[in-house]
Amino acid sequence: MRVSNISQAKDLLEQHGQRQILAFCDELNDQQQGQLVSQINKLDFNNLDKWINELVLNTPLADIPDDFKPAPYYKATPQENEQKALYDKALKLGRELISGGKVAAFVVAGGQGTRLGFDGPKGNYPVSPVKNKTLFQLFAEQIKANSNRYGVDLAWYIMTSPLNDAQTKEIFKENDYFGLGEDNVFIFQQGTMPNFGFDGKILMADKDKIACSPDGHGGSLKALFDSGAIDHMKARGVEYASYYQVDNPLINIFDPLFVGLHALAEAQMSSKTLIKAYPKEKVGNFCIVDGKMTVIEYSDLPDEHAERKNPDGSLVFELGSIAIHMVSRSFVEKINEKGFALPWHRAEKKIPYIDAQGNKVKPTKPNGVKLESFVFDALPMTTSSIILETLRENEFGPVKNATGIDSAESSRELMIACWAGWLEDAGVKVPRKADGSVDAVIEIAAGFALDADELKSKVNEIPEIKAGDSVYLG
Ligand code: UD2
Repeated sequence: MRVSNISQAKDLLEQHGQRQILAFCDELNDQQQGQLVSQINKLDFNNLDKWINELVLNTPLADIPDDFKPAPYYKATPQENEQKALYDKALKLGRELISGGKVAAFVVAGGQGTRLGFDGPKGNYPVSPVKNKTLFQLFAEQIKANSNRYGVDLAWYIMTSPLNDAQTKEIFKENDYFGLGEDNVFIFQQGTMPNFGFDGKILMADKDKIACSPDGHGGSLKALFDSGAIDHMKARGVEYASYYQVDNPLINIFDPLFVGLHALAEAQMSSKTLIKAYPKEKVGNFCIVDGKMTVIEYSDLPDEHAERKNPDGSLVFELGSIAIHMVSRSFVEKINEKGFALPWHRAEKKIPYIDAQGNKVKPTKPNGVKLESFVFDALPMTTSSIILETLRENEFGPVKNATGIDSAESSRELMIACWAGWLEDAGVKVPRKADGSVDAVIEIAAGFALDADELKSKVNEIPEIKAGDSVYLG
C-alpha cells in the first residue's frame, strides 16, 4: 500500500507500531515531509511485522538440517585421464565464451568496510605492494589485459550502495574509467533495509531520515535485475557474470576453466572453493542439504561437524566458500521474473540514531539489528551448480581489517608470494629469507602478465632480483 502524505502515513505506521518514524514530522518542511513519505513507501509492510517478530525481537537458531553432507567438487588440477579430457574441453569452451564477450566481471562493492576503518568506497583503497594501486585499478587492469588477450571489450558491472554510489561514480569519472571506456562499465546500486532497535522499532538517522543500510550482497541478484544491468548484459550478449568481492585483489576474474566447467554443466550459479586451513576458518562451508547445494556459514556449523575428520586426516567439511561465483544471466532473469526471496540474516550492530528528544547518538555498543541477505543462499535454488577448487596462494588475499589477519599488509604479502611463485615457475631466482618468505617487494601488473604461463613468455624482460629489491614489472 502506498501513502501519498503524512496523514496517510500516520495511519499506516500506527497499524504496524512504527509511529515513532513521524515523531518530528511537524518540524519538517514540505520537501522534507515528502522525502520521508517516499522512504516510508519503500518499506515492505507486507513482511515487516513478520521480520521484526522472527528476526529482531527473537534470535532465530541456525537451522542445521539432520541430513547434510560435504559437496562434491572439481580439484584444481584434473585427477585422471577422463577428467583431464573434461578440463581440456572446458578450457576450450571457456576461452571461446570469453572471446565472444559472453562473460562479464561483476564486483560487489556496496559494503561499508567498517572493519578497515577506511573513509570512502573500499575499491579506492590503495593496496598493491610497489605502486600502491587501488583495488579498483587492479581489477580494471586485469579486465583490460583480458580484453587484450581475448580481443574483445569485456564489460564490468559494479554494485554499489547508497553509502558509496556517488563517490564510486566520481572515482571512475576522475580516473577516466581506468582506461576501460565508459561504455564497458555499468555501476548500479543495491537495495537497502531499515535498521531496528532491539524493541523492534525502526530507528531514525535524522528527523527526516529512516536509518537504513545495504541489504547484503544477496541483494545483488535483485539489483542486477531492477537496475537494468541484466538488460544491459542481454543487449551486449553477456551470458555469465563472474562474481567476486571488492576486497580480494588476487581474484582471477576471467578463468576459462571455471567458465567452461560451469557452462558444460549448464549450471545456474557455481562457486570456487579452497580447502580450509583449519576447522572454524571464517569462510562458508559447501554442503549438500536435501540434495541441494548449500553454504553453511562458519558461525552456523556446529563444532562437532567442523572438527570431523576423514580417515586420512582431512576435514570432512573442508570446502571453504570464498565468495567467488559464476552466475548465469538466465538464472537471474528466471528467479526475478518468478519472484524470489533470500532469507535474512540478523546482525547486532552499533547503529547511529536520533533519540526521543531528537539528539543524534553514536552508540559505543550494539543497540540494534541489521538484516542482510547472502548471495550464496541462492545456491539451493539452482538445479545445477559446480564447485571448482582454487589454490589459496593464487586467488585469495582479502583486505578486510586494518591490521593482522586479512589486512592490507597480509594481502600485500600474499600478492608478493603469488607473483614470486610465478617468477620461480618461469625459472627466475627469487631471494627468500630463512623462513621461506620472499625477501623483496614484487609487483606484476596484469598488463605485463595475467598468469604464470604468460610470465614465462616474458622471462627475457625480467631483471635480476636481489634481496631487499623493489621490483615492478609493468
Ligand atoms: C564473506 C563471506 C565468507 C567468505 C568471505 C571471503 C558472508 C556472510 N561471508 O565474509 O563466507 O566467503 O567473505 O572473503 O558473506 N557487500 C555488498 N553489499 C552489502 C554487504 C556486502 O556489496 O550489503 C560486499 C562487500 O562490499 C564485500 C563483500 O560483499 O565486497 C563481503 O562482505 P563482508 O565483508 O560483509 O563479508 P565477510 O568478510 O563477512
